[in-house]
Amino acid sequence: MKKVCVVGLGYIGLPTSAIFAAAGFDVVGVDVSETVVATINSGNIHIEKTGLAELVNRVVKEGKFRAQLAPEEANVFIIAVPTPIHDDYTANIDYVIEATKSVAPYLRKGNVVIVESTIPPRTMDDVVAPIIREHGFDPEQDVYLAHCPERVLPGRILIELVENTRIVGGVTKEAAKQAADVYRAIVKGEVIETEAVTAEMAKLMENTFRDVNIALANELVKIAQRVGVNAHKVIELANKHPRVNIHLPGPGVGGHCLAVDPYFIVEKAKEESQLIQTARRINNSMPHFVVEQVKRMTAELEAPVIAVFGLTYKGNTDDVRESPAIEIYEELRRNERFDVRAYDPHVKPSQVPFPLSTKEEALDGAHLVVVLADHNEFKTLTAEELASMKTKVIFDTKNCIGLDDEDVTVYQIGHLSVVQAIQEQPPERV
Ligand code: SAJ
Repeated sequence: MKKVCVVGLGYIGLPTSAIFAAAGFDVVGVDVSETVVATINSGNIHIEKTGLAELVNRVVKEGKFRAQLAPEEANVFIIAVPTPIHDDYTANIDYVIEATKSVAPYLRKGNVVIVESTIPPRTMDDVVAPIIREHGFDPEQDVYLAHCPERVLPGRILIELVENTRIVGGVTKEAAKQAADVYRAIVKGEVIETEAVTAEMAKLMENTFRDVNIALANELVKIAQRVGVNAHKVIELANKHPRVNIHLPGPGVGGHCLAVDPYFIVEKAKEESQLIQTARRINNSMPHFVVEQVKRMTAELEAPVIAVFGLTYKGNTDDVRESPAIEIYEELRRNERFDVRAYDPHVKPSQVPFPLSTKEEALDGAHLVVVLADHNEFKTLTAEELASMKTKVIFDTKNCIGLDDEDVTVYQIGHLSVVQAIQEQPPERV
């Protein structure tokens, strides 16, 4: 049976290792963190993912998977390290370069080297292949180099790793075939062979497609406010057309993928990527737009108390990476008029650089709840839960609040033209 060496035991590398091990491969996982290595070898995991702990525990106990600090000889090397972004919005591929250099001394002729990390177009041909050449191998003949981007949705990783279609881009045709055969052992979905640069671009365009379409929805929110129409209703009706799929507006785009990957295209084709850059600007403008609406709603109050509900970049996760909610919280906090409290049932205090409140603390005497993540806990909020608020008003930026109660006013982000400034003493109902 083939031996696989996976470099980087994070959100993608760890589940990928476990799945190869469960399929019968002998898997060695490599990570720079001693804690990560020790945790895995004791049969535990350092990240929270549904079903992953049990799977890792089983394959470690069966002796099919072990972790260590350095690579060793194997048939297949899979690089799954992060590609963060520099301050100037260019990709930081240092970890990919380091990982490639770290496996190079262990390579033998006929090995397969796969990069799963998201990378700018041409990285396989212009960066990875030359490193392999420097170590004495002909990347066109001796070893098989391929890019096989991960495409799994956080929250569904174990399912999507097996069921999604995989794109395998080879530096040569034979490399694509050899790398594709590796995935065919674990993937139920289709495995498609192509060139490396096509695979690199396809991955980036998937996330860019989402980002551009979300920007269109977010722009619609601003237009809707200007012309006085409910953007959500417009989207619902327009999407009845069989070829229209307007995405959902919100407080901005977060996470480590959609908010980052489009820049990997921009850095390689600045002049030509005008629409992509505009979309990024629109999505980046949404946190400030949300804060401006909060100011509008609270304009008549002397000392507005605001409860921020949800800090993650999307609902039902604990992931706060690139989260627009954090940006909104911090911009609100900088405004001395506001007393801002943050509450998120999924986030631990250690994850954020500011104090968190309990739900009760956040709501006590508050004038406004700003909902920034569509957690299930918020979808089912009741008027009783809001009883301690001073004025019962919700600003729902995720269009997720199901509450329909005459004592509670809910403003949706797509329906802002109806916003009335909150009054300290709400007028008596007649
Ligand atoms: N969002 C909206 N409106 C929408 C959809 C999403 O505002 O209509 C926002 C979310 O609130 C969130 C952000 O966009 O802030 C991204 O969320 P997401 O759930 O759409 O995607 P990610 O970033 O969690 O995962 C994406 C996925 N890519 C695609 O769906 C094309 C996933 O399959 C990729 O593997 C992942 O990026 C990645 O690692 O690249």
